[in-house]
Amino acid sequence: MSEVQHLSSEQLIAYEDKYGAHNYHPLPVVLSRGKGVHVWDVEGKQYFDFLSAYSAVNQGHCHPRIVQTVKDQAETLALTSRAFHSDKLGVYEKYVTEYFGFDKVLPMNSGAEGVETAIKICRKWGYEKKGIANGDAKIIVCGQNFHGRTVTIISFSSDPDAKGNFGPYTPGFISIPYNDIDALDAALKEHGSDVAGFLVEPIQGEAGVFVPDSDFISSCAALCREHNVLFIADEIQTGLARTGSLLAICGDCTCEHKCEQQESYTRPDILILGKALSGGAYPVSAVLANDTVMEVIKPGQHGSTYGGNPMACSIAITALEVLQDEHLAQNARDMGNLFRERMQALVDKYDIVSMVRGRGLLNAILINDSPDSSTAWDICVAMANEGLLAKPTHGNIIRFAPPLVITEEQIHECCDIIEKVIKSF
Ligand code: IF1
Repeated sequence: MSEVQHLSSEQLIAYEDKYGAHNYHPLPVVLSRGKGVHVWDVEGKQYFDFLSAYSAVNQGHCHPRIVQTVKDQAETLALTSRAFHSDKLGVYEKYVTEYFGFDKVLPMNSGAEGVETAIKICRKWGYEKKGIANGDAKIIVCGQNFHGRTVTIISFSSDPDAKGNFGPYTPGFISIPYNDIDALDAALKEHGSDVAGFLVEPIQGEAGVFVPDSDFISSCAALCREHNVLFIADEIQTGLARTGSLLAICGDCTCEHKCEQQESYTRPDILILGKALSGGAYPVSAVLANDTVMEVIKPGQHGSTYGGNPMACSIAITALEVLQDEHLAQNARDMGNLFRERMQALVDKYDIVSMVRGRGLLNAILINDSPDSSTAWDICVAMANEGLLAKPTHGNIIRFAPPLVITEEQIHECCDIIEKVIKSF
């Protein structure tokens, strides 16, 4: 490993280019250290991280409490498999189910595995509880979705890059436009008796931080109830304080955990969590549901070698404690309002930015140029030079999602950087 410490950014990028599959196109920045809202490259340059590993690092890089938990658990017991019990699994399952108000949890690792798990539970429920004829179960999804990269999940993607030439695809999905309650109503009227579930992101991240109408999610949930269809929320990216509430489906509810007003928000039948469930320290995902749904899964029918391992359980408890103890939902709400206010001023002042949208600290600006132009990319490269990291999506949208521990002073400093760069374009 000693050789590695002397390699420059340029050399390390060349290594990735030569030895790694070319399945990404990252900004030309090579990071080697992180702390809170900051990351540093191998030359020692400091940056504000406005991506937060796609919202996995909500608690900030290398959070001391999470790091301590990693260390303690790593030198105690890392993995048992589910062939045996561990002293951490039951404690975590009690903690996470009480935290979100569900009867049961099924622990997995990656977000895509969480989504696959939800799909399997949903289909099985459809056959065994709803009485759908074997093989006929349908799940309704939304256009422009992003739920992960397994063959089944990309089978219902509308992104040609994510989907192209990976077929044959898994059948059984019906796609409707996002934020179109009439389309859901029509699909349910047409296929309702064969529909087992409706899978949706409360805010579409990859689509460019697309926030639906305020009653869309609750109206979807009501329609699902009416048609005996499971309402499945993918909160892998939106969840865990990112949008200014514990979950994006909580809307304006400011409860930070163990919500006392669960009836007043749209409780999904299946909730999928990932990313920030570990604060970025470990791949941890979870599928939460009540007994009537979760009981369809019996021994041998689903699982994973690493799912629910002692590292994951201990880290997830600490990551959830940090959200609550540091009031990160409240901070995301306040800092998000401030951030959008500052960005709106840019929209008013400079033609190159046409719009700001988002909730809490999941925001995006729209660059006033064609998605095929390199303008948004060039702006991100210029911002990186000024010490702020963000990534364009869909060609002309720039997503801004800093760790939720960011302070008011830092928000202003970052908005100054963004303004300086925007002004130069
Ligand atoms: C990549 C996007 C973000 C997700 C939702 C499931 C998953 C994701 C709502 C799967 C993952 C990541 C994956 C990452 C890029 C990133 C992403 F731009 F592609 F859409 F965050 F915005 N559901 N999203 O957002 O979770 O299996 O990755 O743990 O490079 O693919 P995973």
